Amino acid sequence: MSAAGQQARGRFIAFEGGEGAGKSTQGRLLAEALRARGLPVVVTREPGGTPGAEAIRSLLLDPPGEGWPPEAEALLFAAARADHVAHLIRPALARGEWVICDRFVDSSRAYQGGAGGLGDAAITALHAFGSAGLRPDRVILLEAAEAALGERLAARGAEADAIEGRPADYHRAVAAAFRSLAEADPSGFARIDALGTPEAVHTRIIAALADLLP
Ligand code: T5A
Repeated sequence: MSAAGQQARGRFIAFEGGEGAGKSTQGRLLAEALRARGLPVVVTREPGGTPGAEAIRSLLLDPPGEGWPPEAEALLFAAARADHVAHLIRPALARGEWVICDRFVDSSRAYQGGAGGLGDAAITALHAFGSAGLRPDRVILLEAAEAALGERLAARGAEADAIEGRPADYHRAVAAAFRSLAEADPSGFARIDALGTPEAVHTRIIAALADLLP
C-alpha cells in the first residue's frame, strides 16, 4: 500500500515468440522467482485464461468445419482477449499482482497481422476496441533459429494444432513480424536468446526485467 493507502498497480509481463520457444517454461520460472521475492503472481495464457476465452481457444486451435477466414480468426482472438483482460488481467493488476501471460496482443500482430496479411492497423484497432489497448509493461520476446525450435518440438512429440501446423513460410513471417515489432519499440520489448539451458535463459530474463523489479 502507498502512503495514500492506495494499492500500487501490479506489473504485466507478456512472453512472446514462435512455437516451442520456451514461453511456458520461462513463464513458470519467472513466477517462481517473483514468488520467492514475496510478490503475488498470476500465470495465465492466450488464447485462454478465463472460461470464456478457453472456450474460444478450442474453436481457434481445433476449428469446426473448414477453418476460419483470416478476419474471423482475428476477431475470435480479440474476443478471447477482451474477456481475459476484463475478467482476469485488469482485476489482478488492480489488486497489485504481477501478471505473467503466455502470449498477448503481439501474437495477434505477428500471426494474424503479419503472417496472415491483415496488417497491424486492423489488429491494433481490434485491440483498442476489445481491450482498451492494454499493453504489457514489458514483452519478453524469445528468439531462436528455426531449426533449433523444430528439434525441441519434435522431441516433445505433441500433435500440431491448426495454427502450429501451418507451413514453414508462415512461421518465418511470424518471426520476422515479431522482430520488426521489437525493433520499433525497444523499451517495450526485451529480445532474449531462447537457446541454452532453461536456467541460462531465465537469468537473461531476470536481467531484462531488472528495472521493473522491486
Ligand atoms: N496465436 C496465439 C495466434 O495466432 N494469435 C494470437 O493472438 C495468440 C494469442 C497457441 C497458438 O495460437 C497462436 C500461436 C500458437 O500457434 P499454444 O499451444 O499456446 O498455441 O502454443 P505456443 O504458445 O507456441 O506454446 P508451446 O507450448 O508450443 O511453446 P512454448 O510455450 O514457447 O514452449 P514450452 O515452454 O512449452 O517448451 C517447448 C518444449 O521445449 C522444451 C520444453 O520442455 C518443451 O518440451 N524446452 C527446452 N528445451 C531445451 N532448452 C530449453 N531452454 C527449453 N525450454 C523449453
